Amino acid sequence: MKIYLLSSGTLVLDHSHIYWNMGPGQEVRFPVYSVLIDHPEGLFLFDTGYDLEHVNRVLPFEKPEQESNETIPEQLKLAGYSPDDVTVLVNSHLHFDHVGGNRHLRKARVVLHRRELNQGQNCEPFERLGYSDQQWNHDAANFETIEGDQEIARGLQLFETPGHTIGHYSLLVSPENSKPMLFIFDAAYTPLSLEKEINSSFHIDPVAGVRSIRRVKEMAREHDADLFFSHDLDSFKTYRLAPNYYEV
Ligand code: 5PN
Ligand code: ZN
Ligand code: ZN
Repeated sequence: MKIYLLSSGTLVLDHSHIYWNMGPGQEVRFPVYSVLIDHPEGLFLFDTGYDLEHVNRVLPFEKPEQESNETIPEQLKLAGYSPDDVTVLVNSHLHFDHVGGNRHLRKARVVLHRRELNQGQNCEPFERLGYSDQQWNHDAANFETIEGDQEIARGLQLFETPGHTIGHYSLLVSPENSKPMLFIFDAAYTPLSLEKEINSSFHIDPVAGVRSIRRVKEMAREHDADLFFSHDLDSFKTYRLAPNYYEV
């Protein structure tokens, strides 16, 4: 298996959005990226970053910085693939910073939680900014909704971590001969979020969110897994980025 991290650039949020109800703070710049897994059963992409044009139009206050090679087609090319090579696209959830490149993947089955698809099409008023990029919802999209914890291919386990969104999934990769890797997406933005069990301000159910943070911690302990944070710049700087990859 080869695991590539595909960069989508960075965004800015106020500290008080990253750490809900912890008081005011400074602006924080954080990374956005996707995970590509070349697996014997197919080419799997988990999330697709943000669309620069969408963010500039709808959320310019997040100050997007994205290089021209930080789009999904360019990042796939960097890793040696084309968008049509992707057989399965999994969306951890449907926030704009996780679906921005979905429309490029015309051949892929799109796997996501049943409740997330429903919510993405009919969200609460307070979730509208999060679900503001609807480009994933095009006519050619071949959605395959799932529920519960699911092993979608050998060693690739999606497990439910709701709270941030109603149908949020995290990913445990269990290679045969190396340490498991745990991608928690937006269940906890940073190591501090995990340690102190702090949700981001963007959530549908903060109590479920705390339970999911505890679940992620327990999974990491149980499997002795390496944790990958979606939105933490310090952690991100230690990760291997495409065209480099983790061979597991
Ligand atoms: C990065 C970011 N900015 C705004 C929102 C939002 O309103 O819901 C989720 C989210 C984000 O991940
Ligand atoms: Zn999110
Ligand atoms: Zn996010």
